Amino acid sequence: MQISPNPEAELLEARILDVLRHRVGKDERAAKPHDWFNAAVLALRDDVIDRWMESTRKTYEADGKRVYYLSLEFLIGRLLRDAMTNLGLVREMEQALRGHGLDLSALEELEPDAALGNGGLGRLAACFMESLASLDIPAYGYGIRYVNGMFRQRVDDGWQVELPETWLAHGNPWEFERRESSYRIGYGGEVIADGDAVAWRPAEQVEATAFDTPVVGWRGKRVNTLRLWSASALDPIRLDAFNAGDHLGALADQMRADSLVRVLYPADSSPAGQELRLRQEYFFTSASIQDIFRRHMQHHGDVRTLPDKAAIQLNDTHPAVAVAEIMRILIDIHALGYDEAWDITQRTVGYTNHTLLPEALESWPLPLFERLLPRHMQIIYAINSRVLREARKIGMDDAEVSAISLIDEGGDRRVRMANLAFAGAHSVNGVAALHTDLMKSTVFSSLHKLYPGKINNKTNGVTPRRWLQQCNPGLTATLRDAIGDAFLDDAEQLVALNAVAGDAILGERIAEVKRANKVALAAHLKDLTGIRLNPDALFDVQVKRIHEYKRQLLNLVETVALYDQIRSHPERDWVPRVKIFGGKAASSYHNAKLIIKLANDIARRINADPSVGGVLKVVFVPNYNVSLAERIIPAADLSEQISTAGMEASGTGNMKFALNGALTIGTLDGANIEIKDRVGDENIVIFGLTADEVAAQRANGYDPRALIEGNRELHQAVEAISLGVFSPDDPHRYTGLMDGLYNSDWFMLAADFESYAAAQRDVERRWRDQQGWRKSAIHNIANVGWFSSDRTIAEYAKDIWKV
Ligand code: 26Q
Repeated sequence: MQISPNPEAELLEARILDVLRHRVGKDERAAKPHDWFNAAVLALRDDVIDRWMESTRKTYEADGKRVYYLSLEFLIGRLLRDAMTNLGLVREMEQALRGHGLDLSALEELEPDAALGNGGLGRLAACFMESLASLDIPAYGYGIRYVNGMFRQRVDDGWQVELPETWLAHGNPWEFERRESSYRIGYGGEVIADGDAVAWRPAEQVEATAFDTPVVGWRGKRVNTLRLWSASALDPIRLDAFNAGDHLGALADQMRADSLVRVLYPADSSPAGQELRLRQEYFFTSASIQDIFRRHMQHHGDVRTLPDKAAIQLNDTHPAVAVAEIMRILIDIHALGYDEAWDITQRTVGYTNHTLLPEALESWPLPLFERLLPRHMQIIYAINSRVLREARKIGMDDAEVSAISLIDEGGDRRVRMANLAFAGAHSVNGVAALHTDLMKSTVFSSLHKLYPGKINNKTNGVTPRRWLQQCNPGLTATLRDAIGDAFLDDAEQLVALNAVAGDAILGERIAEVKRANKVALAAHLKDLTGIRLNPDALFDVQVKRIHEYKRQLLNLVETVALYDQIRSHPERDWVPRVKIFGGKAASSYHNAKLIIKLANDIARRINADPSVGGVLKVVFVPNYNVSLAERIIPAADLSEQISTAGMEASGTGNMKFALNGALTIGTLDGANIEIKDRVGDENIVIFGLTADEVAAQRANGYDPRALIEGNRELHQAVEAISLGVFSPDDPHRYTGLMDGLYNSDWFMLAADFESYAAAQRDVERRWRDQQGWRKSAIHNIANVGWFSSDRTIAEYAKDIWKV
């Protein structure tokens, strides 16, 4: 085929060849795929850098407010396709490489995922960074440059094994070290009164150094900065000690510094409560706040104008020590009085809550906090005494006052980071409507009474560039043919599809794209797992972190019940189904790891059973990550969003699946409720207790044993698992897990089983009507444009940041 000449592609090709020779140091014949990958990135990066500098210049000139997004996690994934798409250079890159026998998508596979996050919260931060740039808002993301991000999951004989992931092994062409942006971070030591003033003399110090990554917005409009901190010792090697023969001692400081940025804590709840975690939190928070103050003083020269020029958003409580750090800098360094410092702090800071699970609310043992951050501890006491005074003033009783306290006085005393963040912020937001309501009525009810108006909702969103355009080019092209290009710049324009949802031709085209995505996924999963999948089966997908509240176990138990039914009635006209599971378990989370093993045990048994042959297959996809999500989500027919109502703050996978034309089977939890409101009751399959009903059942004494024994299908499935039908090599492997269902079932699997099973039968009924299914899929795509992170960020900008 003759390729029409494209001057941009030719220019890009010339640049790639030049970079390959002069910066990678290889000629065309010697170059390996990795060399080409590096050359492609560096050539593209030149474009990015020009726009980056232009954006920086614009920001200085405009002299407006900047947004600072502080997050211990950024779950970015790959950046090459992101940059190419947003610069509009995908075709050009393909063409530039093709002439040298190179396939762009093969080269893209060489880029490791930047997996500096656990799950939803980290991925949200990455979507937000992209939307901030796309909306042309001057913003900085601040976090840690972990050397080992999220672990790689290997599945060994069905068990999860964690391996370190070394994403920096081949260097990182996207980052720039900024040696000149370095700050000292102190720990421990003592607080010295010096007349009226107070000075903190830390016992230890480490140096934080910035590494900047450019974040390209849609159509290259703006390039913002993601600034990640690395740590080093002030004195990398103590030569006196080394020369005296103490070779290890001479390097001890550097090793201590390295350990700060070595690993991401691989738990997405139940905080480890370890000293290193608190050290990490203070390390990146202090470096970021110092950087913000330095920039502010350099441009504006007066700390009093900070709230007009900076909006600092805390992504959960992980950076909540920022409240005390800002106060310390204002009081100890800029000599402000307490009241003025508090006013500046509150007007600058916003706090986003992502969970109500009590075990996931961060608190630190007071002695640990005091030892590591003695000055911050004093400041927190000072804040607390004023906050509690205000509470008493409006007549709160002891119970309410103790709920508000920044110090948990029960048993061992602890610092409550959520209360600190709440008090220190002018805005406290939840991430979906239900979650925000529950914040007001449960965990934060007393703080809400003391500070009415602080709590507000900002329903999460996802970037449609990565989660539609990049991951599903086939669907994107079909949609452009159907409704034009407006949705590329404004995802809410997808509503135009509603008018053509009944168009059979469009339905067929979209179904063809879906099928092609399923064929591609099946091929990939064949390589990964050896399992063969039928692309005409219903692809039923639950991919997300493994957590009991997300109820992968409900899905597995129902899978076993279905398997039973198929074996008992092989003559029936079953809908062929592929059950796809994927997700990582926190390394210390015993039950979550056992659920992974169960999924694999069930898969092995079912997949090997000729009597269900073509009708049911089960796959556990190892090492679920952003790049796998980009393959799996476009290939899904059914999206499982089945958490116990009231427990999933929002969910964001739910939005990605619907945007790619999957139907949701879900509970009335998190953002599922808002998805239902938008796509319409006929286009989603809802089941189970509501959050109110869950609370009521718990209050009235919940009896799971009676429920299990009262439902034959459920009982048989639970007994089969419990008695070792799926684990003949270790028949009691799941007895304890099933006993947990009989005896407590905190996540109310038994209460929801019947309506879940009925909902699955309803899914099958709908699937048999392919016309109707396609129409529903189109209504899903059409109506979830609102869940674009552009909309979310626009709301933050208007309501919280005032930019
Ligand atoms: C805290 C202290 C020590 C170690 C780990 C942690 C920790 C780390 C990560 C606690 C929580 C997290 C992550 C939470 C998270 O991902 N929450 C999810 O946030 C999404 C974005 O708002 C929501 O959509 C999900 O519902 C919510 O579960």
